[in-house]
Amino acid sequence: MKKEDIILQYLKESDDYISGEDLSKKLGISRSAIWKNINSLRESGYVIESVTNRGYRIANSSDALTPNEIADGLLTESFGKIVAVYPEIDSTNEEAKRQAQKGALHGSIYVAEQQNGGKGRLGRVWKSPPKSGLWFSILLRPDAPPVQVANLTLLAGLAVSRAICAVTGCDAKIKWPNDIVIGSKKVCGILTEMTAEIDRVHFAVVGIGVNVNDESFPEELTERATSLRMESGSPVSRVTLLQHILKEFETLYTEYFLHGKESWLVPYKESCVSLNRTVSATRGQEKVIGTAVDITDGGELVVQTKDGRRVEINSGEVVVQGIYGQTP
Ligand code: BT5
Repeated sequence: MKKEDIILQYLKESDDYISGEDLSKKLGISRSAIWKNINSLRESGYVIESVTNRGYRIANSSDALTPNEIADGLLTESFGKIVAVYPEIDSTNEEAKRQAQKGALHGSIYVAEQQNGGKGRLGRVWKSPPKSGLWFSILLRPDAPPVQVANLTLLAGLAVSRAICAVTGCDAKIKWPNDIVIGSKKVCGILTEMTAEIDRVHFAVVGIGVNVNDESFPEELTERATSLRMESGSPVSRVTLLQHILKEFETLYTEYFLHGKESWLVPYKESCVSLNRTVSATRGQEKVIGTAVDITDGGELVVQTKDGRRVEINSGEVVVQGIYGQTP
């Protein structure tokens, strides 16, 4: 075990302060070496108080995204069993794709404290400031054709909404296909990318960005963005949320590839805020306005138009009445 991890364990086990001298005796290293290790733990996100003549104490509010914290209590078989955490990176989706090309294993996750090139769909920017959010991607190697894998975004959305409800009690809903909303504002976005041949997927990367502990947003997002802290009124542990998302997603993923639509479609529809509302969407060159009435087992949104047609939308931007303050 690294010295840093041993110090961390002592701090976690103690209700009171531990002096630098005690730690230095226990580990057989100098007090300045203890101090260096404490600083390194702080850099990883642990909140460690130090008081003259008393020593060090770890705050309960510590929310360090480290491989050890993520592994501790993670109840999955493969999702998140291999973890890489970066203080800063361009985009966790890009990193997952780079690692996939080098042979990284199914279920590996890539987590960043901050992204300087966070991506939304269609080249849009995903704001990923340091410390407040959960920005990560999971690499999947499903043995399935691309059409089946296209539903991964929907499964991930259902997993995130369930995890948010379980961890915070907030009523998180899905705006088809890739947003999670609380009330009328976006708390999470999902970006799925895949590399495939016509009948076989090489790998898929599901990128998930959740606004967790933000207390405000830049002006251009205030209308449409919210965070779990703003909605629940208290700070939320990113590690606990991540563990719940991974568990829910792995369960849905396994059931989906074993039992198909049975496992996810009914609960997805129940959590989908787009249904039974007026929506507008595009299909090819055509603009479709109507009521969203259903979701197919292929993951398409079914829109019933005023002239009685049922049109299936499979991707793209959908404006939903009342969400993000928009009108179709
Ligand atoms: C998405 O795109 O919602 C997909 C976002 C996926 C982000 C994750 S983070 C980990 C992984 N690594 C990446 O690089 N990406 C993934 P889209 O539906 O196109 O929505 C993008 C729009 O959401 C932007 O044009 C903004 O209007 C808005 N937006 C940007 N940052 C936001 C934020 N932090 N919270 C809420 N809305 C945001």
